[in-house]
Amino acid sequence: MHGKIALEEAFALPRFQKKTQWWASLFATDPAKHAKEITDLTDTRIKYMDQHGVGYTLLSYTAPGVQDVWDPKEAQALAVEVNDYLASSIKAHADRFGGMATLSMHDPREAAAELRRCIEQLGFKGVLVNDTQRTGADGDDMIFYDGPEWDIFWSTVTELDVPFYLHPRNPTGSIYEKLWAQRKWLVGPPLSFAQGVSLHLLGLVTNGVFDRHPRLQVIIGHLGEHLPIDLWRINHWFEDVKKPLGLKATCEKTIYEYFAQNIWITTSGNFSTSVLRFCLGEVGADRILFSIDYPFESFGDACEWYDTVQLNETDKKKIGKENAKRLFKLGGY
Ligand code: GRE
Repeated sequence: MHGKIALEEAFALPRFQKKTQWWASLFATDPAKHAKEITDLTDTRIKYMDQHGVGYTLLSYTAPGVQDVWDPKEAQALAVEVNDYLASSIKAHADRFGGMATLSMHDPREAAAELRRCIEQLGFKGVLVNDTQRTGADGDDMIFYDGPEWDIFWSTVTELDVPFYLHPRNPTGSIYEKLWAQRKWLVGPPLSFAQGVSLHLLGLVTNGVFDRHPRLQVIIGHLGEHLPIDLWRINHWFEDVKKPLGLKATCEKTIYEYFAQNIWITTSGNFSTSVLRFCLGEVGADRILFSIDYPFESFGDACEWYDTVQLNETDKKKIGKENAKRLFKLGGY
């Protein structure tokens, strides 16, 4: 399929080459190749895109990124540097690339202001945040964005009318020590990423963020971070037990309604035909978006799978490109 749009696609700053290699050595079988690919924003990518029928890519800063920086000033400076670097790197290729804003999530007002700058001045199409923001004197604490103090931020996201991508990051500090240190092979895609994002997303749902901001659009990757398989059970417990106990005060609609009105899932890093089919039934073709997760996954694996997966033509176009065009308002593309 030609003209596919991909939107969970990572880059890193060249000045972090060493850090990038170290990070890649944790999971990439060829860390040097990975580090090279992730620091190349356009040239290698365009070759892969042309080879595999990807017309347009939305680029975002790699995990854990700014969410790993617990000093608020340092985090804000890095976010601004990343956004300016991304804008200047893709400027000459506006027909092939769009930007997702990177934000320091220490302060809701500061995050909202940088998002506004990215959308209104740099022309970015959305925002991607890597789960919770590390905070505290030694970075061992974390900030969730589901409390009322974040309403100012979510109001800005909906006013600017851009989607918010909730991407995973690795567990750190005492959480890492308690849960994952003795189970280190489960960190990342096998388990910890999905646990982190599904907790945070259901926090947004149950703490009333979507009730207070009904137009908010949040995207999660990897075919829904394990949530679609559990929707029936979540719904059953919310509606039959938790709401009578008080959940109704902050969560008026059903989990199915939030998935139909506020939540999107992408195929990033999850190229399973049976899971996609399951998600078509549970989430629906109007809320699924093609993505790769490059360079953590390959163009070949993602695109050869998607190009040959048996779907009706309407759904294939929706998921491959039409939904993303609509959501990100890529009219001219
Ligand atoms: C990511 O998307 O950020 C990621 C990692 C590490 C492994 C896989 C992956 O940071 O998708």
